[in-house]
Amino acid sequence: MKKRVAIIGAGPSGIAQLKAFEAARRAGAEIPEIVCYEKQGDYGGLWNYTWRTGLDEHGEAVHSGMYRYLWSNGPKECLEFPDYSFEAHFGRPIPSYAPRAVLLDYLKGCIAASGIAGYIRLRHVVRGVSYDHATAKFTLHVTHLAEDRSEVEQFDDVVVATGHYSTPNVPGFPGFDSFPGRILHSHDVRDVVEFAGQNVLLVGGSLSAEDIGMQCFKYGAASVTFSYRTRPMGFKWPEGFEEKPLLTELSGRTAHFPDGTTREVDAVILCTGYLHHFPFLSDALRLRARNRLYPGGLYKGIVSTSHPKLFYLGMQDQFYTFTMFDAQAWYARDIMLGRIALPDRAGMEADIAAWTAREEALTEVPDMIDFQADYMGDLLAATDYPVFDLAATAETFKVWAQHRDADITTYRDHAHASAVTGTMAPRHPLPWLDARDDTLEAFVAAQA
Ligand code: FAD
Ligand code: NA7
Repeated sequence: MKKRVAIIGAGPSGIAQLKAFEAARRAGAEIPEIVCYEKQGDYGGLWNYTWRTGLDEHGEAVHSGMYRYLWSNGPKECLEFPDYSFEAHFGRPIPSYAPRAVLLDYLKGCIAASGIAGYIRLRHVVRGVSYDHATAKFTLHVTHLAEDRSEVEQFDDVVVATGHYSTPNVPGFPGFDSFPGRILHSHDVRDVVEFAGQNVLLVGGSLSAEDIGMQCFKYGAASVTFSYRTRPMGFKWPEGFEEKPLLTELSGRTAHFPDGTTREVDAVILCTGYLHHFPFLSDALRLRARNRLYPGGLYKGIVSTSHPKLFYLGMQDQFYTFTMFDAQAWYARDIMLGRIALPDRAGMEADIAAWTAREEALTEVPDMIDFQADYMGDLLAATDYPVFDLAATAETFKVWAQHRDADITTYRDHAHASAVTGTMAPRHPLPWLDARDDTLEAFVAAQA
């Protein structure tokens, strides 16, 4: 019987896995039977905006925490597919930073060009995955949400591509119970317009805190106080912004900090990150990880060392996104096709140990960028993924980091050159701070 592969999730990572197999099929290879299960009603993962929070219309956890007016926080040149350029998709060069809807449109264009939609079963949630050593098969329990019907299917290999920025990490603080304002996690932010004129406390010191802080600035919050656990972000913030060490308690509307200072706040947004959460995996199969550049337990950041027929994509902290998922997917595909041989478990562990030792020594952002580029280069060298100038994208990321350090309110106004086409991006006619319409139509019209 033909080998069967299940892919769980049709976000950028699941799409990457489908593209990898389809590229091999088009090149004449015999590929396994593939089924991709996606619980949402559309492809694109987090890039699908929803107004919903909490549970969706089927009672499933809402996956996406992207909000209205979100623009990409990295240059599009650093996630551009080498065989599907932005210029080809839009018919002309577009600016380096774009609203969410533009990125989703690009992703969907790539799906259409790759001819992979037929593999995807939308509104199918995977509820359980177990492995039987006797048969060497995985059993998947799946619910077809639209038809309210369950299915049980068996597979030889499983690819987990469910992302890890969907299940919020929600700490509590003394005084939350009696705080008279709104308390929410960044996953439930849908826009920050409701906070106009308010004093907002953002707990957390990473990308969500920074971007939601910038949204607050753009959409008229009176002040933003960031509260960090380990270290301040240290950007040159606009007037009315400040960073404080970790909140000790709230008494009424008064936030108390370890340095003895207090601030009156109207709302609290917990930008405290996410949990790697796989409720559908049995204990023996489940990855235990946190948000880091090289999670343990995965050979090449992909293959479960305890179950080498189980693959995880996109489980890393991410500078690179779309192209990193592609690199992982091509590598995973080639293992599944028998083109790449796995070392024994000790060999896998030794490889992981070497990468994690290097990761643990990293302190500066440019070195972290190089680390992730090297990781991708290691994967790409082993496959037939279309060649592109990876080093050029790493340099673009470093310039991006410099722009952010220079002025966090204007870094999106810069333009970068495509490593795929060589074209320098045009600048958006409006500075990001003044560009308030985040629709695809408005973005495209602004370039005319
Ligand atoms: P996801 O996009 O999370 O997709 C996973 C898919 O799996 C989803 O479609 C989900 O419905 C499905 N799924 C989950 N569980 C099941 C199940 N049990 N059964 C079936 N299907 C399931 N990256 C950038 O490059 N630029 C940005 O500007 C950027 N901004 C971001 C902003 C926010 C607020 C967040 C949270 C992330 C952002 N990212 C950004 C990073 C983002 O992680 C990646 O761009 C990308 O979406 C990750 O792709 P993925 O496929 O691994 O995961
Ligand atoms: P990250 O990058 O994982 O960062 C989470 C932040 O939350 C980080 O600063 C943590 O501090 C902080 N954190 C976590 N737990 C706590 C507690 N208990 N108290 C205080 N602070 C805490 O997640 P983000 O949401 O910022 O970014 C994830 C993605 O979403 C990314 O792709 C963005 O583009 C959007 P630490 O440094 O660990 O002390």
